[in-house]
Amino acid sequence: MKPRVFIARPIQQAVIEQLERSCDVEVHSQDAPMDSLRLGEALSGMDAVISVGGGISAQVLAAAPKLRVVANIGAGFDTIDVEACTQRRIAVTNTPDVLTESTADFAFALLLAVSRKVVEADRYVREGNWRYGLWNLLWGTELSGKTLGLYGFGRIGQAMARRARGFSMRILYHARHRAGASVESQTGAEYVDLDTVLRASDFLSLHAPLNPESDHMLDARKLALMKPTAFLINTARGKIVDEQALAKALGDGRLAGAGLDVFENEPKIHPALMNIPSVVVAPHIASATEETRYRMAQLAAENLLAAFEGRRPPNILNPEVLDSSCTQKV
Ligand code: 8YV
Repeated sequence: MKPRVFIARPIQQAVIEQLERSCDVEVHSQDAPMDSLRLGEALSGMDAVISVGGGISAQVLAAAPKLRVVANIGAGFDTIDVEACTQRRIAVTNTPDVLTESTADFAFALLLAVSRKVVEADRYVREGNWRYGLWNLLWGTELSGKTLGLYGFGRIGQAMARRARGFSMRILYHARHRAGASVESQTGAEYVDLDTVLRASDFLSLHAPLNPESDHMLDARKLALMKPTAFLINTARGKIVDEQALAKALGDGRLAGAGLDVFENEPKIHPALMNIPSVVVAPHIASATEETRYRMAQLAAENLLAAFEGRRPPNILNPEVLDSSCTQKV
């Protein structure tokens, strides 16, 4: 019997068709997340799910007794209860690598947008304010010679460093694990402790996963270490930042601005952030390019098919659920 697969969003048709060759596929018709109750109901008779951005809680799992595979579209898996999946011998996979460049592109786009007031300039012109060339108009901050601090130095953090190098920036980073000497020399990034990154950065860009260590890392106390001229860029996870403390620091002029793609309680945004001109906001789209979103869907499908065909899924997060020879079907 073919495995029954639920796809939680209407993803690319070519990927759906690829899965249909060997699976019975049901696709959620709306491009909107389902709440736990509805997702649990949808998964009740399913062998696998292609989730989009996680949302696989213990409550969902409890309603899905047949589930064997969770193939998530997305690199982050903070909203997937991987431990509960492992206990139930459910394989969990994600889609790293394929979104590295697009996410770093967007983080850098936010960095340029805030440093050169791109969104403010657009608003200024559209609102009919441009009548003649003022000398003192929308002056920004240049990047050359400035310090970019990176919190997290995995694939996306490193891709960000490579971009910054092309803009003649100095690069400092702090991460759980120090990178190897070859990565440091290729990217030009220097490892320092967290407080040094915060104190020295003109731009601080977050590239760490959300976990107990990073949760609210940037709180009022840490924000107070930053230069009042510094900008924060966040394309990682909103919960790494205490959004209330960030809004206060920006409102009080203790931080110059922020480029934010992620928020503590998406899609809600702290209202004070919306009224600060030096804040640029985006709806969690850092990985959203045609190319990347296709590769993400394809990779999730590949992970799922590998699991059912007795191959090791390329991005297995809990390999302990696999048979050691990896020839046993999950
Ligand atoms: C979203 C992301 O997951 O990969 C991640 O961790 O945050 C994003 O790529 C993507 O929008 C799918 O929901």
